[in-house]
Amino acid sequence: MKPQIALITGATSGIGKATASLFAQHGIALVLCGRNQTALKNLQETLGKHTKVLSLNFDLRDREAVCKAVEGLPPDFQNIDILINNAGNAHGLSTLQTGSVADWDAMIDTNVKGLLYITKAVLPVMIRRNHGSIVNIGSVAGKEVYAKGNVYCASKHAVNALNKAMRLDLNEYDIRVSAIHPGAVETNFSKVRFKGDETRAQKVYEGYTALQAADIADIIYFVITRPPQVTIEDLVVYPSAQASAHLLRKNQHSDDQ
Ligand code: 8X3
Repeated sequence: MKPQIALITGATSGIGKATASLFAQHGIALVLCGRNQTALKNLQETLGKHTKVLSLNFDLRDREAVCKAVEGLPPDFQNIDILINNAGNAHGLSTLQTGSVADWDAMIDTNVKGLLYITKAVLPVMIRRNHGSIVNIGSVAGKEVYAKGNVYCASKHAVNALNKAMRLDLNEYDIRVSAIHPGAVETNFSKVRFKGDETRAQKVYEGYTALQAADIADIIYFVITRPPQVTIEDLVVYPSAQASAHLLRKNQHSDDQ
C-alpha cells in the first residue's frame, strides 16, 4: 500500500499525540497541527525518526490561518488521506448561570467551528481524489448531557451531529467518516477544564483506571485500517469502571465529578 498522509489537529498532547506516535510507528506520514510551536517541533523531531513529518503551527479558531496552513502544504504533504479532528477542550465546569462566556466561546470556537474550518479546508483534496478517512473525536459528552457540562456537552453534541452530517454529505464519495466518543481519558483534559488546578484535575482520575490516550489511539488506528468497504460510524469508549457520563465506580469518594 502507498504510504499515507494523516493530518492531526491538537497533535501535541493527549489523544492527538498518542495517535501521531502510533501512526508514525506504522509509517504514516504526518501533518501535525497545534498551537504550541515548541511542543510541535519536539514531536516532529521525535517522530521524524520513523516517518515523514511536517508541523503546522496555527490556532484552529483562526479561519484564515487554517486555510493558509492547508493551502500552503508542500507538494509531498498535500494529498491528505486521513484527517483526525482531535483538537478540542473543556473550559470550566459550571452552571450556565455562573459560567464564563469566554469559556463558552473558547469551546464553541475550537470544538465546533475549528473542526468545521479544518474539515472544509481538507475536503477539496479528498473529493478530488475521491478518497479519504475522517475521524472526529467527540466525547460521551456528545451523547449525554451531565450537570455543569452545558456548553462543553453542546459542543460535543455538535461534533456528533457533524459526524452524521459529514457521512450524509460525503456519501457520494469514497470518503469514510467516523467518530470516537471517549469517556474519561487521563490526559491534560481536566487540567485545562480546571484552569491548571492540578489537585482538582488529579481527583478526576483517582480511584479507578481511566482510559489512556494510547487506548483511544489504538481504536483510531483500527478504524482507519478497516478494509475499504467497512466504515465505523461511531464508537463510544469508556473506562471499564464507567457505565455512563453519570456513573463512574470509584474506590474512593471524590466531590469533583
Ligand atoms: C471527556 C469526557 O465525561 O469528562 O470528553 O466530559 S467527560
